[in-house]
Amino acid sequence: MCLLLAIDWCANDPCQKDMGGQCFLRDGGRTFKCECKAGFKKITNGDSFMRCQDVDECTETDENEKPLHSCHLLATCTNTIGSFTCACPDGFVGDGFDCQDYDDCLMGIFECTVDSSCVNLAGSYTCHCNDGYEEHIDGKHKTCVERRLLAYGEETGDTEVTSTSDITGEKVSALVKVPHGLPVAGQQVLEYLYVSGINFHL
Ligand SMILES: [Ca+2]
Repeated sequence: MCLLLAIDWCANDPCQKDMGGQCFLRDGGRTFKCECKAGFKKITNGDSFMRCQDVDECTETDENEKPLHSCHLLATCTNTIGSFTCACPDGFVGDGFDCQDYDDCLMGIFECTVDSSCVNLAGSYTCHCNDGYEEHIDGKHKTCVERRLLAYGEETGDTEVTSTSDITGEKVSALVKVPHGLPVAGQQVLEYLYVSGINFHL
């Protein structure tokens, strides 16, 4: 009598499914072979299969020393078991494989003083002082200070300073705000004035 025993070699999980292993029956079910799923590499002892191990795509490289991950150049790669994830840096939008700068100024996501304007940068933005204002740096703080003397007819960027004093009626600069006040005689501090040549007018 011939007794045929059918043994499922894969039944007791010899390739450790939980660790990325896959078992394949061979030779008509007489033997088996272990392979590793994508994202895992085979650890062997000589020709013997030991286990599958997660590939760290974020730090490991291929034979040409190229990264195994495909994250965007600026993205942060995070290794996961069997795969990896990518995340765009702050100031960029995208899925991590493609990261695009978004225009902070256009999106209205910026804080600039009323004396300055938003200028978009890759991943961030900066504030540029408006025409007629100068950058003033005090420690780490940057403010825009109005240029104090704007003569009639002076060009400030694309604006010609021309106006007529509503007090004296003469041609002077536009009304100039002096952010920190301008001390004049009699302990008076001017906050607004007109400039005409060397004469100040309230
Ligand atoms: Ca991985």
